[in-house]
Amino acid sequence: MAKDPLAERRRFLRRGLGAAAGLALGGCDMLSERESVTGAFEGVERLTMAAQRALLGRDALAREFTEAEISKAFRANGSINPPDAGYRALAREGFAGWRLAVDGLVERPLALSLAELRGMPARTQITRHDCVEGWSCIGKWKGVPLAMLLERARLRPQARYVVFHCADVMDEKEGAPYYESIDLVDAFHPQTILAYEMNGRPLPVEYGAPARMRVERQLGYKMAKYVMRIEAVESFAALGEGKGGYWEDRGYEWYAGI
Ligand SMILES: Nc1nc2c(c(=O)[nH]1)N[C@H]1C(S)=C(S)[C@@H](COP(=O)(O)O)O[C@H]1N2
Ligand SMILES: [Mo]
Repeated sequence: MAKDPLAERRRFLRRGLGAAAGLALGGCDMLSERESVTGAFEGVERLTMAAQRALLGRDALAREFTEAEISKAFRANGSINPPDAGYRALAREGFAGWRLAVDGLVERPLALSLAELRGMPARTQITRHDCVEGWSCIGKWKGVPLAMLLERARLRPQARYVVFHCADVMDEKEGAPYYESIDLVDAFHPQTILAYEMNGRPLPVEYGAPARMRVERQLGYKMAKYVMRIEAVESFAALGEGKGGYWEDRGYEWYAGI
C-alpha cells in the first residue's frame, strides 16, 4: 500500500469491497462480514446522503470506545512520510514553523501555530477508523473542533464546503496533492476535530503530523492527514479534477458516510 497506493486503489475499485479480505494487519481488525456489509459499507452504497441523514440525524455521534479497546498497533495508511521538501523542513524543526491557514470564504483568515491550536478548547474521543480497504483500528484522538476554527474565522454566508489541503503530493508524475472536502453538516459535527494528539502523544508523522482531520462519521479517506490549509469554498469544482478529493478524483464517492 505504501509503495504504490494507486495500484492498490485501482485493485480496490476494480474488485469491489469484499476483495480486501486477507490483508495482513497488525493490531487492527478486518471488518467482519456482518459489520463491514451492514455497518459501514452498505451505508455508503445503498443509502443516499439524504436518506442516511434522515435516518440517523444530522448530528448523530459515531460510537466511542474505552481505553481498553484502543488498537495495540494502529495501521498507518496512504502517505506515511511525505517527501515534500517544505514538509521535511517543517518536520525537522518539530513543526515550530508550521502555520495552519484557515481562509477562503471567511471574514477573518487565520494563521495558527501548533502552540496556538493546543491553547484552544479541545475534544478527546476514542473512535474506530474504517478504511475502504476493509480494515479498521480504534484510536484516541485529541484536537480542536473544526467548528471552533470556523467560528473564529467567521464563515461567510456563501461558504458551503470546507476543503483540507495537505502537504503530501501523492503522485509525483501528476503532481497531485492530497486534498479532501466535507460539507458544513460534517464540518460542524461535534466529533469533527483537527487532531494533534493520538493515543496521548503528539501526532506522529505516519499518522499525519502535526495535525490531521478526524471526521468520525466518514470513511478513512475523508480524514486528511498533514493538513496545511483549511479553505472555505462555495464549490469544489475548480479543485483537482473537480470531484472534491484526491480519491474522489480517482473514482471514490464524495459522500463516504458511515
Ligand atoms: N494527506 C493524506 N491524508 C490521508 C491519506 C493520504 O494518503 N494522505 N490517506 C487516507 C486514507 S485512505 C486513510 S485510511 C487514512 C489513514 O490514516 P492512518 O494512517 O492514520 O491510518 O488517512 C487518509 N488521509
Ligand atoms: Mo483508507
